[in-house]
Amino acid sequence: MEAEVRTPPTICGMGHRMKRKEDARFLFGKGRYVDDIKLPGMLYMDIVRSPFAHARIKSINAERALAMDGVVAVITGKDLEKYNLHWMPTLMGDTQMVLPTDRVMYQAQEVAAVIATDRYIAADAVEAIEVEYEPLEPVIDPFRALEPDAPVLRTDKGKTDNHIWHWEVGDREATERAFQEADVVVKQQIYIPRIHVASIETCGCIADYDPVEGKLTVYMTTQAPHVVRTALAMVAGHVGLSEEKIRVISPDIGGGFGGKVPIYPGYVIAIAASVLLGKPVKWIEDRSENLQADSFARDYHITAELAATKEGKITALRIKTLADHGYTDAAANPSKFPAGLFSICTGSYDIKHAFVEVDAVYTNKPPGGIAYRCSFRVTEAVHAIERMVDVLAQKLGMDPAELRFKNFIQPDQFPYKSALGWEYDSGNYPAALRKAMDLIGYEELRREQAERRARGELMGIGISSFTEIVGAGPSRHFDILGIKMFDSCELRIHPTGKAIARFGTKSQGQGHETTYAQIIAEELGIPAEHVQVEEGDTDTAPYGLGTYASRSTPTAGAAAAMAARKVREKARKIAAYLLEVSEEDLEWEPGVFRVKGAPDKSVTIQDIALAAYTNHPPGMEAGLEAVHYYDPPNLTFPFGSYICVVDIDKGTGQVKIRRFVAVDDCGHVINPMIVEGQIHGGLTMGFAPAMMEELVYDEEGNILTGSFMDYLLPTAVETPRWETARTVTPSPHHPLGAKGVGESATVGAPAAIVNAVVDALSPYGVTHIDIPITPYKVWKILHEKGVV
Ligand code: MCN
Ligand code: CUN
Repeated sequence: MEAEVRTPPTICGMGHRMKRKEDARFLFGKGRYVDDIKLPGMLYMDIVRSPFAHARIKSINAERALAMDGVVAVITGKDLEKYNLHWMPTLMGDTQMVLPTDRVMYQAQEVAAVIATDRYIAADAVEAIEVEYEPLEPVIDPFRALEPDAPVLRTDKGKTDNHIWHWEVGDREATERAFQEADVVVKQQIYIPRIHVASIETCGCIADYDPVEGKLTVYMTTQAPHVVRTALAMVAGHVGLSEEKIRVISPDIGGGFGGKVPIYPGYVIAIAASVLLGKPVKWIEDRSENLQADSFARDYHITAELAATKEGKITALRIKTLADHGYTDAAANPSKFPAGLFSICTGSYDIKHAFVEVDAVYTNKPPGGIAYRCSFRVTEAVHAIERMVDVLAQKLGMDPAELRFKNFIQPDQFPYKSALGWEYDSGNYPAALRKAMDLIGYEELRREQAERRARGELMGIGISSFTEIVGAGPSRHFDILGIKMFDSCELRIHPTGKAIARFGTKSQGQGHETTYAQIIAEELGIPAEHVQVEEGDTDTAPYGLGTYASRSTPTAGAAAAMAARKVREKARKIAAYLLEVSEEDLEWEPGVFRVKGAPDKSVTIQDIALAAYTNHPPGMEAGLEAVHYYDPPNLTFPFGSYICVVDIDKGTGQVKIRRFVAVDDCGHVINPMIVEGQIHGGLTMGFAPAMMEELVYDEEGNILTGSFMDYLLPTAVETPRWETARTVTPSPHHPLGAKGVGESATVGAPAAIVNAVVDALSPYGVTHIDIPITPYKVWKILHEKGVV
């Protein structure tokens, strides 16, 4: 059978086809995950976890476990304390226990680890370990955490209360004045619940310490392998693990979504165990451990206010937020931004005055503050502003689309400096909303809604016109643990004209293997299938900060283009030598240099590659390769307009999403199929927290949603059909005009859904509903408001 040949990819990617099964490699990597790796002599680790949210550990008795056949070791906090490895820093510079020596701070926290020759023996041994606890009063409610008589959780840090930090931005006085002078003011409490990314693949690693070479290799599920290597060297340098002796390999990853950015205790314990035992040690979380103990997203208690004129011109925004971070601030934000990029909350609107403050507190919950497919608190920000615009529209009796058009930043205002300090690179918000309205038939739907309302039926239309902020980032503002947030590409052309490109980012399913190859192919005119893309091995890849915050295209994607352009410049010199003309006499068309005016005199990039190793100009270095570390001049600001139509069943409170139109703009698109996939996945992950997902704790700190029986994920059955479209407004500063897109849909979707549901219920005086919008919640409202 003849293999389908892919047509030469173009930068817009229309040439990309995937017909052969082997081509799946380009999209999904090599199909090798941490759990597929088996090393000779490998030991298995399992973890004892605390049943209490707050307790003192009185004793740990491992005698029975150690007597079991196949049990090699039991590791406790006291063991790690001997090496000063019982605490580790979080990415936000807080501290987190690897294993406790004194107190446990949340239910399901690691208490001890068992190492055994077999996974099942390790699990049995966990059951055989006896831990005696003295329960302490837990602090679960973040508002309670701030009361003067609340137990102080982080006495280890010398703290006398549970307040972690206060962060504010904007002009408090000017905003206050604008509120005083406003015709209309609206105010709303909005809770954005704690949720969990729940990737299909849980976290895990194999730590493999080679005592002969003194080298540690860790295969692990991380979105940021280089950062992990540096952090490990910082934490464990004193026990001989210096950075050149550490190799972190991130194989294929079954979903990251932000949850695989932090360094979890399990990784560190497995590493310590391997170093102590001189054998590979494997640890894979099970589903409940993943759901109950990994870092969480969101948990923001927001109070938002908008001030406006009676004609509907928004004059000011004020937001006050309480952030529940659990027992340690383990967010993965750039260090200058403790509340992430929450200050994008002025959104797509030209708002003159704004003031935002966030206070973070400790509670007896797992570490919180990481992202859920959201570039650092942007979903929280978008939810707040997009909800508030609808609250204002309702108050003014105005159509929410009309209110948005009235307040949008206009296309000629870009680059636009927001009241909270961002410089938006480019955008065309009215065009995106107009397109979404045309696609869904907005005016017709409003007419239908009026008719249905007259019949007492519940139909709602909701809009979200969001602005994202991705691509961290310009290194003058963005760093993690002090490391600047550039990213990298190392590109090498082999003598036969094939290429290998390595990156500091790490795909978890985003298809970098395809899109990076396309970028290089487009810049150099070599077929994309001749470009091998590699990421995730710190011994071979150039240093980079990893993949999260939709930063790969804005940073490493740009680095790919820049490295390829450097190669092309050298290729031009070689071409001039081969053709015996000057460089200025050459014309480039993808893959070929031609002599101007003599188009039959030409050399291909493949000829040039061979010459670079066999016949290069005298005085020039041999080889054809380049490295580029790209430090973006600004972030990119993708955006979109989503419209959702819902029908609500009065009897059950069930909300049915009838239609959902998503118009996205991520600037220049490298591969439309991948972008489409990203948006579909992203929309589903916006739908999920809007309708289903929430981590719930009781007053004792017991997690009530610790399995998929009660933490509800949408499957294909629940997920609506997505209708997508796009506008293209290139980024003026990115070498390809591209903006990130991986998270846009997750960030923008929830507000459209809530706005639709509230719209349906607005005739009955409903102005807001917190997510998730479960049938029970709606049913209760229907009864309270006397709708049924
Ligand atoms: N792309 C493109 N044209 C653009 C922008 C992007 O063709 N203008 C392509 C890129 O080349 C890349 C993909 O779309 O192949 C996503 O690119 P980008 O928006 O730069 O995002 P990242 O690659 O940095 O991916 C991170 C982003 C984040 S932060 C989360 S969370 C998320 C997401 O991607 N996690 C995912 N999408 C995911 N998709 C999968 N399958 N699995 C995850 O864990
Ligand atoms: Cu924002 S979750 Mo993604 O950054 O890995």
